Amino acid sequence: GKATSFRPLSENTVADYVQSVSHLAKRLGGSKQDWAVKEVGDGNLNFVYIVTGASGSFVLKQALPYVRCVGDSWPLSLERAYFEVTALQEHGKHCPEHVPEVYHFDHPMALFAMRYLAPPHIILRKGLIAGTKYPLLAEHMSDYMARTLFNTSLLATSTTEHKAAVAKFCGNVELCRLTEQVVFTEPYMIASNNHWTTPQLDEDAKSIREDDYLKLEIASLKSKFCEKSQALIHGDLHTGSVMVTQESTQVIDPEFAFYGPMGFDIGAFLGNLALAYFSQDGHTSDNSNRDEYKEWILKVLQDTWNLFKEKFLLLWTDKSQSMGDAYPAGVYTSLETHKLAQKIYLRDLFEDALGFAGAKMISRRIVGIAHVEDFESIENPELRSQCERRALNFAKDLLKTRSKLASIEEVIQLIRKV
Ligand code: ADP
Ligand code: SR1
Ligand code: MG
Ligand code: MG
Ligand code: MG
Repeated sequence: GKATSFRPLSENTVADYVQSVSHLAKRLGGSKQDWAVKEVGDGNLNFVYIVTGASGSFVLKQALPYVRCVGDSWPLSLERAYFEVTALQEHGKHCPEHVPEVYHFDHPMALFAMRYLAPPHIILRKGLIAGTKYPLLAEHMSDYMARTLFNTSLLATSTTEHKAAVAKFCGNVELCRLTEQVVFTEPYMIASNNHWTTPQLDEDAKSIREDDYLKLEIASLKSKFCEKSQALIHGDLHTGSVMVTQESTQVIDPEFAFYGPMGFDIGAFLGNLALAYFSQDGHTSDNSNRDEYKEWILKVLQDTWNLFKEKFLLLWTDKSQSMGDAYPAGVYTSLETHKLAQKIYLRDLFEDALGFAGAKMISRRIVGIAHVEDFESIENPELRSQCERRALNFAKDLLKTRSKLASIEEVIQLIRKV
């Protein structure tokens, strides 16, 4: 039978667990001794097992009651598995093409099973480091963000539905507070979690702690993150949460999901593309010329936003899709007012996205706790710090000038200038 209390699994005990859940066992085919279990978790928080059998496979992900990359000195709620499954299911309803199917959820065990994204699926961040192009990336990510964000917002739902959903996801407070701490707080003060390429970036880190203007920008973004229940956001949409092939794009790992500002997801994705861009000069040891590749990254950045905007507006304009309480049809009767409302909404969203992109880039990725492989894999500290400094300077510019940037093309000009 199913476990009724929490027990951490290991490579040695996963097969016994699977055997006790008959529909999972059936999915694999054959019997226990034929099943292969491999732990592949390379994220910061959880354990991930690939389970394969004679006729099927799946991935089993389990949360432990602490932060994996730190250890049991940093406790973290097991409930994150519940929020991850709930978000996968909700986002999967709106965008099944880009969200892996959930097969099983065991609440007390804080684990779930989902579709195994088999090779050649690879974590996007790793593909970007390797210099691989994904021709459908912007198309797919804009689709995912437009559909999940639009359909969980008041543009598509009633305030009755929305409030109930907001209340439910308020329970994911521990994960939200983790983000508040590592993105909006610690990088701007002395904190033991912070680290950076030292001594090269010592002055850069110090200047962040002494930049009052930057701190005020961060304060307003933090309040938006905590207060703006705009849509069910993924909450951790960096390039390590996307798996890709030439044909497929799959978004995993929404354990930070809650009703927050849409710009946080869009900014996470765009900001991480910018990090990938600035790290490219550190990845030419294989004698590759990355100039053309860098242009491709910028094109993805540009297309993602422009396509997102187009698709989001299409959903809004399509009457059957926009039945939400935000703009009652009886009030916004003129096409002109409707268009103006859309323009203002998208303008605000763009500014939010740029702000969060900058915040996420600075935060843990360069001077905070959780760095990214894009830079960490550059062995030479001189070279690494040069790449990181350019990313940092762009992020600071973005935070300070975002209200004056009129289009994504202007953002790209800013990237080129740094
Ligand atoms: P964490 O929450 O700890 O960051 P992730 O959900 O990001 O965990 O998963 C960690 C790693 O496990 C991913 O980087 C990926 O390599 C692998 N992984 C996760 N889900 C799948 C999946 N559905 N199919 C294949 N590999 C996966
Ligand atoms: C302890 S901070 C860990 C980070 O990894 C997760 O994926 C989130 O990005 C979080 O900020
Ligand atoms: Mg992850
Ligand atoms: Mg839909
Ligand atoms: Mg995660």
